[in-house]
Amino acid sequence: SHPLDLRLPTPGCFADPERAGLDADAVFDGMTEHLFFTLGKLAPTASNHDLYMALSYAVRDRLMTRYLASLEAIRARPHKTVAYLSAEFLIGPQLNSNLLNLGISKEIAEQALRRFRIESLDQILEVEEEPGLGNGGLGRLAACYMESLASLQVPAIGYGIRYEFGIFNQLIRDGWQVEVTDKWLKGGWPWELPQPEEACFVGFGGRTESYTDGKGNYRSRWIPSEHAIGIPHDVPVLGYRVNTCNRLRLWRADATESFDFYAFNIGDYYGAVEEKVGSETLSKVLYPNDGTDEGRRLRLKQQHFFVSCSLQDMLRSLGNRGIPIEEFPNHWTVQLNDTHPAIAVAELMRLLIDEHYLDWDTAWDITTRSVAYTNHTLLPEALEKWDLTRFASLLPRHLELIYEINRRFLQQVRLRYPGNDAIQRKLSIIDEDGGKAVRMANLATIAAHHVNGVAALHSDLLKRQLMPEFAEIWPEKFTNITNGVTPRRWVALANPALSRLLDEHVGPEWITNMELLTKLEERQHDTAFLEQWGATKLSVKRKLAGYIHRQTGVLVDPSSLFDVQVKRIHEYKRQHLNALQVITHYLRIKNGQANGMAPRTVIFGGKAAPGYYMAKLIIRFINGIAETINADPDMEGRLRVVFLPDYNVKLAEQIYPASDLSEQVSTAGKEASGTGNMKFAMNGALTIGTLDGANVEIRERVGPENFFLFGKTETEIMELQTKGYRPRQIVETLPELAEALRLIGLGHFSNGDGELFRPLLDNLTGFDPFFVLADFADYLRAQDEVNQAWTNRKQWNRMSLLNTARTGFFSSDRSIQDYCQTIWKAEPFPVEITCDVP
Ligand code: OAK
Repeated sequence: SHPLDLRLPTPGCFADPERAGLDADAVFDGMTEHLFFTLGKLAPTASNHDLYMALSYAVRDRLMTRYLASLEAIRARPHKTVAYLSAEFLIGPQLNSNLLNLGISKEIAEQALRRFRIESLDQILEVEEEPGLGNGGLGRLAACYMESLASLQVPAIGYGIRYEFGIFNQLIRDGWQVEVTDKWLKGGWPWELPQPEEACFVGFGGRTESYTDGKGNYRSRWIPSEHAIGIPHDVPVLGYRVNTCNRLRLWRADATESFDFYAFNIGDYYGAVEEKVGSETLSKVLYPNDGTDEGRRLRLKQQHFFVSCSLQDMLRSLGNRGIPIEEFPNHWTVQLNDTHPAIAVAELMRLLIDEHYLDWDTAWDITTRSVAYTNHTLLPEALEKWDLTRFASLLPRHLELIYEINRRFLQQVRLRYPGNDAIQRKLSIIDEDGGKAVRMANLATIAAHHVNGVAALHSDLLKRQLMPEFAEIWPEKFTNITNGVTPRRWVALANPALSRLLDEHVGPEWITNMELLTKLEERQHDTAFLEQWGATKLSVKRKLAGYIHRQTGVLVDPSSLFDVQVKRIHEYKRQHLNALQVITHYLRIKNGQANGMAPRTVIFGGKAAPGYYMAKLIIRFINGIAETINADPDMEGRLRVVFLPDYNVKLAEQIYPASDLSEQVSTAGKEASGTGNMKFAMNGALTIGTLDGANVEIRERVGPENFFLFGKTETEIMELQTKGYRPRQIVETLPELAEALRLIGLGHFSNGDGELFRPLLDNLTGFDPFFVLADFADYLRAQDEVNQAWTNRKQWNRMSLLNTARTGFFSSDRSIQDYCQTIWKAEPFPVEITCDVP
């Protein structure tokens, strides 16, 4: 019905710099130009992917004025900039986010798309590949923070690695997870701007030597045996309806010489390519471990690679602007996202002392006034430790500097705790118990001006359990910044239906001021409004039901209770506790004891680290349960179980808005914060959860009557642990649990194979390291409460509304304001557009 428009493009310019070509004609013109000139395609034969690329380039063009104006503003008028160092940035799809933040509505985009015979924007968004440059919570947090920094107009740069292969794609085959490499770059990725002229050199290996400089000073220098080049690939990060467009600078490793010509000339062709291949593996692949430290040499190399490039980049920018190096802390505030970039402490010292010839005290003063450290886990297996020999062979000069930092620090400790060797051993950067190792958390803590945890409980445990001595030495260093998530992606983009409702009843300002959502409370007794609230949720659940059917073949009833657990698979997150609950539900239906149990759809999603056997078995377990239950005619209309493969940001955007119940069931004291819990609550899901991480604060804010609490507290867990925990005794007192375990052992969920889940059963009844059985009975009790509440739909909708109304605190805008005030001392810096560059 729409005539195909094949106009030959003319290079576009912004007719109206105020609107900067944001109308449908301009978007259409931009797309036409890019199809033709950039992609070499004609409109009639363009695929959806071609159109995605063309629209993305057209949108990217429209970011450029703001991007260049933001860079120019900071160049012309120095202002403190946040440097967020993170080995992971899980940024998700870019097109829709940039459309929203630019102010190009869906209607405008669709007007332009219709001229290419595309009816809906969703068809185009569907083909976008997301860069999976992170594992989970830590990487996604970094992405939310970059978006909020830009939206709050705070100058910031994210520094990380441009992995060629991000987190693997997950397939499910015969119920097992299968990993497939993620080729996010294969179709071309339109959001990055390579800047080869700003490349940096990084050294590795070799040795150090001492020498005497011209002034007779005794100095040390590093002679690396190997080098790599880091090439920045910049991704613009536009704030919501502001001119600030910051950047995410991701380093790609390149060989110093693309060929060793000498080796080539003597006929060693393979040898010549080897070094090139060696350097390029540096940014080849993301380590797929979430919260387990693998301690591999290449990983330390990756860390040093991106940290060194980033610090050189910061120093260079001061140099370019003629700012003295001593001013570093006034221009940069360097945030370490966990210890992955903690080598920055030694590298900054090395750059200042060895390359800029500063003395120790000046260098240490600059470093400690610039660097702050965020801790994201207390799990001992996640605390990074590098084998000393390996560290010495890769970074010999850094080790010397670390020894000196340690020597000076331990001297302080000796003065404070004379004769207390135990404290010295515990606080030393060098672990001397067993194989010698470098403790990155100690290095980061000693150098940082602030150390923060990511939720109130976590920050408290960090001080009291993980680092009590450090906290005693430097009480003012330790602080809490509760995590947050960006409402632009997690409400406005993910949940347009809810957003329209919020726009109508709160006003569109909620999107940058989530506290305004409390205005919804006025509606909590308005029956018509509550019905509309429920109907909105139902409409979103219908969409997810369609997706579930297409992906898994399972038909689910959108009016059933959507009970959802999506996150990395980990024993401490206890997906197996949830799975046991599902079996109990199944048995009650089977035994005719399910009167009053409302129909449920239990949805799981998440990846397991490829080497984490128990996590992979949990995935197999969930799929076994799903297969048995979904095939049983007695379960029809009452219970469905689905495991959605390949959980990622894009899928998450579909799931959170469609959820009724959020499963946050980690063992108390183990989940540092959680951020999925916040996304669920904002979108009106009720939480069933333990007193862990940010659940504690969510419950405080939404009110205990709007939260299904269960389980032992962190203190009770500790007591149980010291007292001696006997999970087998628990089984004896709980017949429903005993029956569930018996059936598993009989192979009821594994086609009669009684051995398949044996390791899981043995784990639970033997050690049960995460107290699954200890919390089981109370969990069932809370699930019954959920069922009761769901039965009174008006009451449920009211609770749901109050969850949305009262979770504004968990906006990452609030977290970023906290970081700016308490840690970074950074302020907004509005950008004026003075240039009318095309
Ligand atoms: C990953 C690797 C090493 C250390 C920590 C992590 C990690 O992802 N931690 C997670 O960080 C999130 C953001 O702060 C928290 O919400 C999660 O609770 C925590 O597990």
